[in-house]
Amino acid sequence: MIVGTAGHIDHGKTSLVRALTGVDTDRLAEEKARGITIELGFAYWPRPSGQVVGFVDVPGHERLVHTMLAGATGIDLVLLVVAADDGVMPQTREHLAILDLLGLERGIVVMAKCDLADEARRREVEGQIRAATAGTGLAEAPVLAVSAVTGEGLGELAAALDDALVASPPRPGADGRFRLTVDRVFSLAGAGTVVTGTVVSGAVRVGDQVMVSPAGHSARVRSIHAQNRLAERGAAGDRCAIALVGPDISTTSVPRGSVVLEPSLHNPTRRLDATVTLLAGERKPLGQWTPVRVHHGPGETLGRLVPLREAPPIAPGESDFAQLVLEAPVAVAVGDRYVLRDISATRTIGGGRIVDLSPPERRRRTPERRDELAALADADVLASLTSVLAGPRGHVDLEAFFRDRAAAADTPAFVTEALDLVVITAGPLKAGFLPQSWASLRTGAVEALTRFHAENRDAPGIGPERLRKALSPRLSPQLFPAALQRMASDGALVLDRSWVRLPTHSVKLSSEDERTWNRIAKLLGGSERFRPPRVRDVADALRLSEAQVRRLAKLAAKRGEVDEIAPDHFFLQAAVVEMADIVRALAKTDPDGKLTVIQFRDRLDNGRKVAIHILEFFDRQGLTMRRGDFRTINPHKAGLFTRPSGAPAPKMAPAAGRSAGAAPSRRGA
Ligand SMILES: Nc1nc2c(ncn2[C@@H]2O[C@H](COP(=O)(O)OP(=O)(O)OP(=O)(O)O)[C@@H](O)[C@H]2O)c(=O)[nH]1
Ligand SMILES: [Mg+2]
Repeated sequence: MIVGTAGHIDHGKTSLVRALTGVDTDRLAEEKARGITIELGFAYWPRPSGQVVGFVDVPGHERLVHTMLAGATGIDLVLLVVAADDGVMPQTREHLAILDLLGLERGIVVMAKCDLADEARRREVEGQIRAATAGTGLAEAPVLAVSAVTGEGLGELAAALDDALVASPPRPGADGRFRLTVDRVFSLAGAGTVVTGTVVSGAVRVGDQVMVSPAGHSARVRSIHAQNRLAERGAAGDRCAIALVGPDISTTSVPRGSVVLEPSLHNPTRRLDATVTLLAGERKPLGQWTPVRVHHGPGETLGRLVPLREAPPIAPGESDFAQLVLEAPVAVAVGDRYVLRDISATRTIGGGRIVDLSPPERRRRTPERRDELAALADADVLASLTSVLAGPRGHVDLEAFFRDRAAAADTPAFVTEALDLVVITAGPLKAGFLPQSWASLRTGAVEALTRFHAENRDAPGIGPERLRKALSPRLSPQLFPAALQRMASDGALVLDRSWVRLPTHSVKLSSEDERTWNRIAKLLGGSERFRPPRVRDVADALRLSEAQVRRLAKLAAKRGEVDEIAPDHFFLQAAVVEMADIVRALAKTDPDGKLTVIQFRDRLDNGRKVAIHILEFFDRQGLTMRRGDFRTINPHKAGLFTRPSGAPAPKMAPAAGRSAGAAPSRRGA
């Protein structure tokens, strides 16, 4: 358990820690000379139970609130110290507000220096305390009168702390991934660079590989002190001193506010969405692009605040969502608390809880996004995930979702099973869908295809990009192909060359079209197959309109029966395979694997112009590569336009399928 002090300057915080633990935490010469606390002080208090209570003593000076903030992060319980002579003072209130913004609810109010106050004064100050704490997390906290001088009340305070130690709830994040927020760095002979701070989640062991974030320095844990004792392991809720070794590790490379974490959690961000509360005592509302000082754990970063509501600003006393755009990247997690101070660091103005580490820059305040933010803000992680999944986005990147919450590494797998999620994997992305959301996406795809086929009987299928844009939710271009693959393997649809179609759909020509096409195909084949007539010549020969010939030829091209080698110039695919074989054979006979247009033209007995068109077609398809007057076969695409081995040479359409490297699938399926 870690206990922090809080309260106005000179109210007796350091004296109280010393009276309890015997440790004077004001170590600096300047602290001794001025009689005030300047840096965080640490003391450890071993209890008869064997447990150790850690104390973090903070300064009360109004200029040192940032240090108080650094110390208040990660404490389990606060001793709010109010001197009986002074009563409640400005930093009593400011620290109280900060504790409240940090979500701290366990605390004891110590009416210190009670030797200086009679009964009436004590009652008066207790009244002030009750008034000040009303409505905060400390509203129910006991008030104990204590004197560090006479010792009055110290026994009761110690007993209250021991009770609190027994009643300590398990630390949230105990089973998560390791994070330690750094509040101090120093170098120690024999140990090297040592960082201290609170383990906010997970655990660390000697020998572990860790990362200093946001800087991104790798390090190994050489040794650990947990709660001031040499240890093999430090766990959530412990104050630890960790000796780090790594090429980039030094006292200057790990500033206060850094986070030492399990490497998989390293994900610095400069933009985050959060809940925000503007303190009721503030005079000015939070408008668009308000400059703010953001305190996150022991760190602080300047930034701008964007209220995420239709009509800013956010008035004093109000809470809402806001986007924080920071000047430097930070290492934070969803659920972390933060505190806002004004830009010149004279006032605490508000704070809240981080909700999203990779929020959108645009359309960030739509009603849909606000609903999503409400879902993301749910502190119950499973409930949060379920409502985001049920929302308009329909899916969540599971690895990122749980990384951003520093959850245990096996959480995605566990949750996938518990919620029966459908997981679509696309590279590093693991998108989880609720079964019903996935089913409705698939139904949407089938309906879109059904509509498309009804309206486009001649088309073999819809282009994947067009289908992607027709579906809701609209999946990212990165995710969509994997989703299509899954639907195809489920049998909902077929990926046919570059088209998506229903399994039942095929381009059916009317019997009249079929007859006409057969007449056209006959003209394209035979001895003239290497120089077939162009669309206009076919139309003239068969007394058809050019448009009709073109339409049927394009349909045949989609079905894989012909290739359009040049505009309006269609070749049967069997002839294309033959020509590709000739190209390959020519290249083979040349010692350098080269062939020329002339050689190719002679073999086809074609005109030079047509020969060039054909070779340019092969260049475009990747079979050949042109270098000046020569061409060579692209070794990676040599398998284009080949007959499957053992297949008989096709007489007429349909042509043999293309093998490796060509269109992803053949007709049929
Ligand atoms: N009479 C009396 N004086 C006290 C008591 N506790 C502390 N003092 C005196 O009050 C002064 C301030 O005490 P500190 O403990 O340094 O106060 P602090 O809250 O730590 O001050 P900062 O850290 O600078 O905010 C010192 O001169 C103490 O001797 C007490 O119980 N009774
Ligand atoms: Mg002090």
